Amino acid sequence: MIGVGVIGAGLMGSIHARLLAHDVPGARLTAVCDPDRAAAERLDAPTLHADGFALIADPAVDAVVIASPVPTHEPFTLACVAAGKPVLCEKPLTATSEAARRIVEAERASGRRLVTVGFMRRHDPAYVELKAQLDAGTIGRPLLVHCAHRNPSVHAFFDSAMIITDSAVHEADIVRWLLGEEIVSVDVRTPRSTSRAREGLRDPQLILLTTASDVLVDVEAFVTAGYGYDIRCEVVGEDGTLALPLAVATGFEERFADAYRNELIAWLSGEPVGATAADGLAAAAVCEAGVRSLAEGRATPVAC
Ligand code: ISE
Repeated sequence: MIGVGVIGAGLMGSIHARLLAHDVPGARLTAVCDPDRAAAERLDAPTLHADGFALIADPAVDAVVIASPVPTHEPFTLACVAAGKPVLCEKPLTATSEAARRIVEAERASGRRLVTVGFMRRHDPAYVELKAQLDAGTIGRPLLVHCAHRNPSVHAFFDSAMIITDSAVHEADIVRWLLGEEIVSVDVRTPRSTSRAREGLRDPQLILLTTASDVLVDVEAFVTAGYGYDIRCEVVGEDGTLALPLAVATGFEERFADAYRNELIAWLSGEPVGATAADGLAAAAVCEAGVRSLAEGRATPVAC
């Protein structure tokens, strides 16, 4: 049995903790921590720690899931690398590419693959099937990708930049994974905002990504779409198109339930699967360019 500790007992930490306790063969939820003790207690782990560093040092914790706020990701991930413990860190890996680079370098110096980033879409059966078809050459050379990322609503603290760094960061990763190449430029355009968006929130956004080989990707990121959780992806190739099946869910917990479970199973399998620290760095660099484009109103190269 692999003992897993979960840092953070919010929505994502609770999803991971419940899956580890009941749905991931070979795993055991051994410890949890959260500043909100009542939230941590609800996850029913044998040990509650006062903080993430104590959890990482716990000998009953063989591997760590980080699902705490983004500013804590770097110190906790670095502590896991220093302790030689495999870590699954929720997305985004870090808020800046500089911080992600420090993690890449620390992991490289450790000589082991220890860091996986929680880009769970790579484990979603529909995306896996789409990639298999693409790799088999079913539609020939890809030319365009159309994506939509719609959430019914978001918390009041969600700002315009977070539509890129917290939501469209998934497309930054999945497009790189699907096409097997880097994104080199980002151009964010905004129409008038929906009346559902709180004052000042630029929602929706149209995010245009250009890849190294000149595939053009449009991402509609719309976080107060109201009607449901709707994730779309269509790849247009020279000989046809491939798309995810249309499916409107209530939220990401429902839409990606299989992906979250498959992600944990794959992570604990010991196989080198899932998004790496370098993938986390690449996504951070794309988001940085996106946030700059949003502020400056022009296409921005990705510096990586
Ligand atoms: C959230 O944090 C997620 O990761 C969801 O997958 C995404 O759809 C949502 O926009 C994010 O806020």
